[in-house]
Amino acid sequence: KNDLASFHKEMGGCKSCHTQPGKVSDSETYENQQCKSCHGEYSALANPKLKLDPHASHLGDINCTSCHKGHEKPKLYCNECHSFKGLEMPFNSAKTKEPWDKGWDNDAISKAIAAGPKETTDVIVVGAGSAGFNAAIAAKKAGAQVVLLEKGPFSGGNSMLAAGGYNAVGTTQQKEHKVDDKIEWFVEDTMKGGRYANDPKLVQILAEQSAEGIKWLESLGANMDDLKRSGGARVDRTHRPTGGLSVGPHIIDVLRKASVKEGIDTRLNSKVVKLVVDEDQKIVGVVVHGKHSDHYMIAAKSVVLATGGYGFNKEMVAFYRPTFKGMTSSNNITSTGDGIELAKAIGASMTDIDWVQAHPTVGKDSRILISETVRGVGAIMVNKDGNRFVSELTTRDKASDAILKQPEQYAWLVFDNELYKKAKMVQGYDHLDMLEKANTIAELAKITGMKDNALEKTISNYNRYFKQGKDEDFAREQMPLPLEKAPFYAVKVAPGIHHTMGGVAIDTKAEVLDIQSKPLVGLFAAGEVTGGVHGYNRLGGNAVADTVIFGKIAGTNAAKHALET
Ligand code: MEZ
Repeated sequence: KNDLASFHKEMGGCKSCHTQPGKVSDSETYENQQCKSCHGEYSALANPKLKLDPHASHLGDINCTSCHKGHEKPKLYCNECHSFKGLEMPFNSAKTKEPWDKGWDNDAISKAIAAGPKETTDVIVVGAGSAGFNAAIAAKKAGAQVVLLEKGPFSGGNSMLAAGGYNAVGTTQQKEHKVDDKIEWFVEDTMKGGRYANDPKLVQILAEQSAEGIKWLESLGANMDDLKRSGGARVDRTHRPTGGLSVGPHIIDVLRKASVKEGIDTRLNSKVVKLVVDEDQKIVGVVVHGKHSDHYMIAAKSVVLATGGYGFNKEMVAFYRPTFKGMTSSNNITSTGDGIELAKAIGASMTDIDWVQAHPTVGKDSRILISETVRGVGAIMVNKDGNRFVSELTTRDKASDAILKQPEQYAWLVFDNELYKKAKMVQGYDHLDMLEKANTIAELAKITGMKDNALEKTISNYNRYFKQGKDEDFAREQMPLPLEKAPFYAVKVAPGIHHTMGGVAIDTKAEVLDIQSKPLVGLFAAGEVTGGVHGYNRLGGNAVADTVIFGKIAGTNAAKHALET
């Protein structure tokens, strides 16, 4: 057999990878330690001569076995979102196995419940993205025993892909940059962006606790020192790491390390398939389907759902938002709405479940988000002919609608070398070969197939508006840079599913509500699995804030409930 296991068997037998064959933990921890003890850390494995090396990616320090499978064909995880060619993996001719987590097995679930819990803890957190990590760390700091369950082969969820930043008001960073902001403005901007469908009580918490959330992340080791403006915000309140690095990979790295330091029992490859309740509908635990441990029950008085949205579940999108059926998605493949199904099965109520956000600038025919930051720091957006058609800083729903009304339903983001040098993430898109580049605007227009002179005229007008401080065409509120310095760049974009605003209904304590708006005792939720915070449209930078703030609230209250009842 031409697989990794057979190769190692010839060298040192099964013991080169396992303690005992057949005894593998769901997280494959021992096996991964073995990989690294022979092959070294990723930093040593990354080959600087390769243009793209998966060992040095935004996924960070993840399990080797996420991609290298012992007994089956390896899987280049990167290609779930990208389409990298020519990255051959060893043992590629091994056989592919059926996925271990295919479908629900009601029989196995019933048996696990009937067998009773295999273990007991205080708080179970479902989903190890930002909301889940924050909930788990907060619960642990509040004195609870915590098990954090993640269905994927590595943690990070959709948060790991967050590019833009975290919206906060009243931070030291805003003071240092002399940004005048108010909690009321944050609330007003968020409500206006959400078309006033948001739950005002949740929005108030988001704004009031936003600065504290930044301090919390900093206390865990994050750097959130860079500030910029996101669409729909009246001032610069989007915080992100220095140098304009993407926020998601950074905070996930920080949260992973913090959870290890807190001693949180994090289990990968562990999918929660059932929330278990007693005859009074109180939470008493969950059934887990583990990759190696099969179905088993863990008892706990509190469960926090932090499973993210359903933006990668094609059937759910088609059902709830038929007009977006078949649209590409910027989401991680783990965003399949599991928490919504789990909560619905025990009578949870849903808020705005059919509201799905299309992000206006996903790389055309790809799944790669071109962050709003690119417009925030100065790019303009033009249609296929080279004409601007909307304020680049408008909210996402309006920008997406405007693109979908353009010929062929796509647009170009255009910027110059000054912006390229300033925004590190743009260099990342270049690395991924997503940019068109030219020494003159006329040449860029030719390469991209725009109409004669249209782009030159658009840019000369824009540079005049920049100088006079007033956009006469679309009243863009902020023009940080002119487009003057060659080379010039363009990236082709179109709307893609980015965020599902709706989800389980929660109250201000992050308790999940039933259809009579009463808390389902012991069930809490945070992040994209919930509805209410963002109304019908989420503002850029509010998702990461939501995951941190409501993750902390959910974790703290889950611990309190478990320890006090
Ligand atoms: O909050 C977001 O989704 C965001 C800022 C995305 C982006 O365009 O970078």
